[in-house]
Amino acid sequence: SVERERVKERIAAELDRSRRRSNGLTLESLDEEDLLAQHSPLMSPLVWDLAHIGNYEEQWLLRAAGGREALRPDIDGLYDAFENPRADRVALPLLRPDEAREYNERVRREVLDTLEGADLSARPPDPAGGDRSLLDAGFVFHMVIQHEHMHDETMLATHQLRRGAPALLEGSTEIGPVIPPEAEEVLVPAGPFTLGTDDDPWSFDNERPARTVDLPAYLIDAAPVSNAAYQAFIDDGGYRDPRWWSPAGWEWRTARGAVAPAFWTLEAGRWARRRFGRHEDVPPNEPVQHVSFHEASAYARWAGKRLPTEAEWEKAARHDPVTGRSHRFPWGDEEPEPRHANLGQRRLGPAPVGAHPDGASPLGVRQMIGDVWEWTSTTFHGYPGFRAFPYREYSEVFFDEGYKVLRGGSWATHPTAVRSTFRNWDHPIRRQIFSGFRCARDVDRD
Ligand code: AVJ
Ligand code: FE
Repeated sequence: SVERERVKERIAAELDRSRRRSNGLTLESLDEEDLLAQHSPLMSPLVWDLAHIGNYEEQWLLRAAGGREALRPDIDGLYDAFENPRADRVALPLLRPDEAREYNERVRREVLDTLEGADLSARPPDPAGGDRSLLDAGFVFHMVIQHEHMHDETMLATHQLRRGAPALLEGSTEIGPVIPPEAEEVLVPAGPFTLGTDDDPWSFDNERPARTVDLPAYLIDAAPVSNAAYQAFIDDGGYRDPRWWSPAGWEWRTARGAVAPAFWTLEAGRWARRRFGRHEDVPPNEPVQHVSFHEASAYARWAGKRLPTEAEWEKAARHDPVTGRSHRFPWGDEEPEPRHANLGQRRLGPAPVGAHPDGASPLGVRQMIGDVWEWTSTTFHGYPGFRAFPYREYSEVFFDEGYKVLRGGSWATHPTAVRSTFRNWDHPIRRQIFSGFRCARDVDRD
């Protein structure tokens, strides 16, 4: 059908786009030694991510969906993320950069061949996950494209941790109109909304099934917390006052000796930061990034607020109070354009607070997609009726109390790898990711 051809064309274009991005972050920007090095115990050598991307593609698109013979079954173990913790990967007999590139290209040639003959059924995925198939609505191709972009974002975090001369170009400085929100907070009226999805052809298992959630009224920040606002918390002694921190947060802060977000340094009374090898003043107007869940929670308490739950975040991001509908994005159902949100590594950082007024949600909440991942107060679990698909290791094995949900994507997230239902997760101590937050609070009842 015409529709199926259109889906295939889109898949071929997105496969090409993600590969060009991966190559730009590895082969084009760094020499062999840098690619093989371990820049932080938190991260893999970049060449591991590169061949892991190809190996994942081989396993899912060639073997599982395409029914083809394995090209390199001998390397599966090396690139299995569960067999090898990140800190150990540097010691493995990894493919060299040129071997990784050749392998990835070989896989890709065969993938394009299988795509041509693939039967992408037009049947929408079964919400309950019962008789889903890998090819339903192009699912497994969408999964592999998003997987590559997620690793590209991870590679950007590695680049940020890396010491030495800048390797990445700054990108676009064009940000469009900056119009700060009219009020600091937005009131989200009480009532039900649709959380999650049954039929989004790019959705992962953990975004399903959809359900109706009825929330009491609450207030949510109209924009992410800025560096200037966060600095007021630092200046007020926030990092020295256990009143603002949870017991686990205080323990982390003390053991880590944290006094500010990651990559910040105090110089002659002014905060500076390192950003992709560049040294610069901290811009007051930008959303704060590289904060842990514990830092975000401490700030919120200091400000007399709290973090939003993920349901509160999602309602503010996609509920239209006029129609009662939940949209795919804050601005509606159209695909993200540069005017809506700062996504896809167009620049190497968040846009200032007030950018992208065209990306506001129907309630007027701003910058929910792109700029910085936003910590929520919710522990990562499956929704009621969750069914793992197509493998437990994508998300189900992380449903264990140790992870907090982040929403909305960052400037480093590709537009195909985020929507208002997308759920990311990480340990509450992590801050090498592009993480920030906004606050919420209950409506006073007096
Ligand atoms: C969804 C970003 C938490 O990077 O650990 C990559 C994505 N899954 N390879 C991760 C993922 C398999 C995942 N996150
Ligand atoms: Fe992976």
